[in-house]
Amino acid sequence: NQNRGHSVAILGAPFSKGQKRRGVEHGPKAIRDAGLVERLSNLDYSVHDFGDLSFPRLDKDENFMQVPFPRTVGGANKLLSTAVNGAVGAGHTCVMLGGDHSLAIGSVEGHSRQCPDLCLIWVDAHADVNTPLTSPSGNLHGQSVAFLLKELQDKMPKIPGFSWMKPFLSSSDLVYIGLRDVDPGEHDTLKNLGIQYFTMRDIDRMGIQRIMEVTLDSLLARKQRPIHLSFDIDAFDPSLAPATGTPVNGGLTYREGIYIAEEIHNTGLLSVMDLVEVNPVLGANSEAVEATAGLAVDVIASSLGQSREGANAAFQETPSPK
Ligand code: NNH
Ligand code: MN
Ligand code: MN
Ligand code: MN
Repeated sequence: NQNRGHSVAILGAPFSKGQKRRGVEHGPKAIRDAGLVERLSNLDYSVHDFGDLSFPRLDKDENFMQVPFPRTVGGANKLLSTAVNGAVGAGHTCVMLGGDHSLAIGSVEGHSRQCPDLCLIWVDAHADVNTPLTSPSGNLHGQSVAFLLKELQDKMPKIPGFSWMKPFLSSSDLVYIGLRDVDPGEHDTLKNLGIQYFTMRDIDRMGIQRIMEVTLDSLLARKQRPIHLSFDIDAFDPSLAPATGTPVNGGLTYREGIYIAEEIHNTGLLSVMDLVEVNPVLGANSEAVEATAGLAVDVIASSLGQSREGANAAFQETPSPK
C-alpha cells in the first residue's frame, strides 16, 4: 500500500469565536466520534492524533469596528499556526478539525512557513474574503482569505490580535469551488483580483470532472507544489450536512464532494487539509449530527486516498483452495 510509512497528524481546534453561533467548538469531537482515526488507520497510515489545542480565554476583547473577538481569534490562530508548522515540519500530512473557518488563517499561515510555495483550494458555499469594511456580519470566519492575500493588503485595516502574521498568498495561488452565497464586496474582490472560482452554477454547466481538471491544471501545471485544502462542510447541500451554522441550499452532492477529494488525493500533493464548520449543536437530532460528521470523515478519508475502486487495505493475492 502506497500509504505505508506515511503519517497523518490530526489537530483538533475547538474554537468558535470567528462567528456567533456556539457549538462549532464541538466539531472535533463529533468528527472523531464518527470514526476518523480508525478510518485513516485502515488506509494504512500511521495516525498521530495530537488531541485538541487549548486556546486561551481573554477576559477583555473589545470589538474592532463591528468585528467581535479580534484578539481571541488572532491568538487562537497564532497558536494553530505554530502547531501546523510543527506537524508539517515533522513530516506529517496534517488534518485540522475545526472549529469555525477563521481557523484557516492560522492553518494556512503555519503551512506556508514550511511550504512557501503552497497553493490553496477553498471548498465552500462562501468566499470568506470579506474585509472588516465589507463584512455584513463582522464575523471573522467570513474574512479568512482576506488575511492571506497579498493583493488585498491596502484594503485591510490593522486588526488587533493579528500583528504576528503577514499576508503571503497570491490570488493566482487560490481556487474556490462550490460558491453560491457571495457578498457584494466579495464579488468585487474576486473580479478585481482575477481569482479563479467555480460556483455551483459552474458545476451545473461544466460538471465536477472538468472543474477539477481546470483547477489542478491552473494551480499545478507550471510546477508541482504542496496543496492546502480548506474544506467548509457547508459546501455540501444542507440535506447532506445539516449540522452547520450557515447552510445554503443547492450545494454539492455527495459524489461531487467525494470526487473533489479523490482528485486532490490523486495529485499526491495534499499537504494540509482543514475540515471546518461542523456544528453538532445545530443538528435537529442525533441522526442529523451523525450524518454531517460522517460526511466529514468520508471527505477526509477520500482526500487521504480511500478509493471507491477498492485496493484500500493490504492484500497479497487471491487465495487458491488446497
Ligand atoms: N459571507 C458571510 C459573512 O461574511 C457568511 C460567511 N459564513 C460562512 N462562511 N460560513 O463559510 O459573514
Ligand atoms: Mn467558510
Ligand atoms: Mn461556508
Ligand atoms: Mn493513494
